[in-house]
Amino acid sequence: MTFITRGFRGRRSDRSHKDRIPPGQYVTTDFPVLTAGPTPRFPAEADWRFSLTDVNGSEREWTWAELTSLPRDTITVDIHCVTKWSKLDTKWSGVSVDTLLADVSARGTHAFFHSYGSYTTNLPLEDVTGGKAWIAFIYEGKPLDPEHGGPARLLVPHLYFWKSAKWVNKVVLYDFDRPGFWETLGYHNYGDPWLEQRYAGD
Ligand SMILES: Nc1nc2c(c(=O)[nH]1)N[C@H]1C(S)=C(S)[C@@H](COP(=O)(O)O)O[C@H]1N2
Ligand SMILES: [Mo]
Repeated sequence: MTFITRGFRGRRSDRSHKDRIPPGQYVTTDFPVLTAGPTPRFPAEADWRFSLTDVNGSEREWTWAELTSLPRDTITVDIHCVTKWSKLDTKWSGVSVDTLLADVSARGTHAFFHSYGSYTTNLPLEDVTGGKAWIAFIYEGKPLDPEHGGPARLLVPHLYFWKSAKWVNKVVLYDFDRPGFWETLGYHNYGDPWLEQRYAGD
């Protein structure tokens, strides 16, 4: 697992930066914006929704008020973009995907996330459960900026950052896999930065 909370492993400065940077990546202190196309329209908080459909097709939905009143985690993680920038010690708050799945039993094997706009991405269920993924809405103590996916984005820091869908609004659980937006366009289906899984076939 590549995310670390200070409480578990002590001060981050105890580890050298070098063993935190996956092969082929460089560290940046900027926060580049990478969006395929313009920032999409997304509804105001009153109309914002996040929905979950289980493998039986049964759907549940959270309003903004409901999502933001769930128990939240604050995590400090390194993020890695396939365009080769990595950013260390980014601090986020949000609701763990585990929390959203707490009373879902028909889980299947894969999660397919949709965003406002038309972006999608696919992940094995085990990569978004067990404390590995969040619906994040606070970045460095402030509401997440729209260009970085606010009001809320998926955060899956252990995989290349294209898996962290911005403006996320829906997850559908399946008992099979299917490629999302970048995965259809030749990017790797899984995207482990430590294995440099950038493109299909890597
Ligand atoms: N909805 C949506 N989510 C997206 C993208 C996108 O184009 N649309 N780009 C992905 C890619 S390729 C990356 S590297 C990160 C970039 O996030 P950032 O713009 O906050 O740096 O968002 C990911 N999530
Ligand atoms: Mo990316």
